[in-house]
Amino acid sequence: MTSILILNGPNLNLLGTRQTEIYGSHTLADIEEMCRSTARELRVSVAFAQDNAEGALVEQIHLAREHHDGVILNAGAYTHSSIALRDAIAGTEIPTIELHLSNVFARETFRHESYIAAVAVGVICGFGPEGYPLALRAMTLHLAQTEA
Ligand code: CA2
Repeated sequence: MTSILILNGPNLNLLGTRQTEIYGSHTLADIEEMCRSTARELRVSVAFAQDNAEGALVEQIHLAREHHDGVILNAGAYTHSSIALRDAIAGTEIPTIELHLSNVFARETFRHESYIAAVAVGVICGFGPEGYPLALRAMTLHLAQTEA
């Protein structure tokens, strides 16, 4: 069965508790439940992980190559700064979708730059929590179209 890792970066563990005007009131657990429901419908397996540390996220991407077929990555602020995460995705060649809750292009200019986008299959942003099931559908389709 196709397996997809949904990986969340720094501060996303705070979802639903602060800055709800930007990120909404859903918690990461709510989003996980939404994705599990979509995964059942799509007949794919999903795993979730969140970490605040850049190195731990790099490690998760390395491990993903062995256990999963694709990664949906909300790298949070590391999107705009992390060459290490970009190199991990490029180095493992694991298909990755870059995901953001907010429309980063409608926000501060420093959020317009992404180190991840160029090595990602594609980018989804601005759809709030719904972006996660959307990304799951997009990744499932991508893997089905590219499978050997
Ligand atoms: O829109 C997104 O999903 C972001 O990846 C969220 C990051 C931000 O740095 C990116 O530019 C866009 C920030 C995540 C912080 O999440 C919080 C949630 C609740 C309270 C505080 C922070």
